[in-house]
Amino acid sequence: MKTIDKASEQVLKKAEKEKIETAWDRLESMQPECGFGQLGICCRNCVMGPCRIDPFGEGAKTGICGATADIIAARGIARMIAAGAAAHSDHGRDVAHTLLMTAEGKTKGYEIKDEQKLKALAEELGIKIEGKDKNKIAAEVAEKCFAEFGQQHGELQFTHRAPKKRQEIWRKLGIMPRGIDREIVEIMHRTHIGVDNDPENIIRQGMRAALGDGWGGSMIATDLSDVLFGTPKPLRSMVNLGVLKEDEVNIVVHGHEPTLSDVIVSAAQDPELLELARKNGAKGINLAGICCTANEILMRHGIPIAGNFLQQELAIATGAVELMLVDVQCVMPALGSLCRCFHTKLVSTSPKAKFPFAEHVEFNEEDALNIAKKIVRMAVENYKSRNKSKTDIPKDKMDLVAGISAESVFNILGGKYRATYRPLNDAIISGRLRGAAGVVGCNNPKVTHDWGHVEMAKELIKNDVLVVVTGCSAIADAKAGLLTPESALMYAGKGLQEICEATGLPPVLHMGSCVDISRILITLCNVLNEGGLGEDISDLPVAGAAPEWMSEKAVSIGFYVVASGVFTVLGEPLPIQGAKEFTELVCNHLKDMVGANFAFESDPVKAAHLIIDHLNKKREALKLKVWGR
Ligand code: SF4
Ligand code: MSK
Repeated sequence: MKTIDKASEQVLKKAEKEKIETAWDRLESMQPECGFGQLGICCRNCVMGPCRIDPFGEGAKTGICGATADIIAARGIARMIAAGAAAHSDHGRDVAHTLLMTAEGKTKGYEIKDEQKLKALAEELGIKIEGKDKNKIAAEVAEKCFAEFGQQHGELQFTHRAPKKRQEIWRKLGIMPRGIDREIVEIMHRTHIGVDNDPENIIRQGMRAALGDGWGGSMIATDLSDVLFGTPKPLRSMVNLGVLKEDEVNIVVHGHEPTLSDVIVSAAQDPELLELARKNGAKGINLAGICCTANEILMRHGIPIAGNFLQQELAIATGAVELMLVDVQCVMPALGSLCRCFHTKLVSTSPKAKFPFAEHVEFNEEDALNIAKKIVRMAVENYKSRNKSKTDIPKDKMDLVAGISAESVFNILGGKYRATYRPLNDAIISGRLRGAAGVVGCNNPKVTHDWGHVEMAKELIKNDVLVVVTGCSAIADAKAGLLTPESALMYAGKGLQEICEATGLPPVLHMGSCVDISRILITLCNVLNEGGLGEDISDLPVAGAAPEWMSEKAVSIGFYVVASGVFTVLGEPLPIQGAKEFTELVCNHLKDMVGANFAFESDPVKAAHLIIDHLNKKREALKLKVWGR
């Protein structure tokens, strides 16, 4: 089965009938995939190779330079972390750039929306705010954040948000990140032929760079996005391909950075463009999102989501999309040729990311609103080219609640006048909640689409585990109805049900895009600060999971989550299993180093039970009630 999502299934049938190729078809024609690659034991870090290790037979046991399977796998994973951390962090850097330009009055279409958060951030960063207006403060905050990328010595500022005990662990292991870019560069140096050939030492640097992502680049992306675009507050919206409209101009935004998508929201409401849409026979302009940029505009503006990663091709295959605009990350290069089968225009906008057959309309902050209007106009003018006989929009769409942040959710838990985590801590201590799990990450056609996310979330909430979600996982659960308060009655255990009833919250909480996993880290710190659940993140009854992950960003996330002390289960194993000692290090020995480790389990229900067992063990250590004992 390709997907559990009815809307996707319907479009996949259409695609098959019309001989339109999708990622699932390409996966099939890729079979058998390279076993050496899957096991992580091939290397092309120099041209004496490429080399590959024979994991079973009498073939080569080292590369030409003498690198063993463990060295090759460790280097490979470290390079994946470097790429993932670079992607998240560059996103953070771009938001800092937009904030600075806005503060200097050089942008059109942006303003500082959360002044309170800006001031709190400034104080945290040691910036004096008295007598300064918000633009002056914002400029200094942006510069200070920029400095975190290039810093050569010391410690990243936001690592000091972590519990003291955790900071000590990082210092003792020598994995406290110094500068965001510096740690990424050092991975690339160390994994060059003939440098670091100790798998444990390599992965320490991997964790250091990953921590620079989670507690650095991603955290900067989240915090500065909140300052600039507003800190999300709970809101309702809709999700799935059914949000596309028969009689309106459909524009789909896809990618990651909120800088462009946020201003597209304004452009799509422009009276002149709306009038033009009507002249062209459309009833309006309908904006919808795919992947994380969708999450960004959903949680701040309530813009509906058309789908997650594996639905990017399906949205186009409905035949109803006038224009898909993309920025960076998770955008398939296949989209351009697919768009040629329909009237859909593919518009790339980032100088960093160009695509075959895409029209490039370069985005810049100085002229953001005009560029956004130009793109919306292209979509409106393209409406007349839609071929109704080639259009088939599934009816399926689902309600959801999104916009949960470390700040907003706990105002709800504490009541309107008392922002506190106490009720959450009390719920865990009393046993109404067993604990919490962050289920995040992508889709991967190797896993039945959405199945991993949805089955895992259902099993967890059934067992009174509060689930927090981001990225494509959030979209999968939303489509299954798990992001509605009503779903608690259908799927949640009794304790979790009571909490949802009292607060009006869903049992699965949407905390944003992939960079917003930093919100989950902050939430964990706040829970610890509230007291009664230990002194370090590794004491908490919490876990992480990525049942359908595929990207290098997910590898970086996995390592910063584990290095922060959170046990993490991956649906697809890391490509390291041909390296026995390194696999043992990652799945076991890391626990002795950072208090958490990885597990690989492809069955989402079994994976949920690995998490539940882990939460029970943590509860036992905290001397809290453990079920069935
Ligand atoms: Fe082969 Fe070593 Fe070169 Fe890698 S670095 S390609 S293992 S010789
Ligand atoms: S978009 S990184 S497919 S979650 Fe953040 Fe989705 Fe994974 Fe991209």
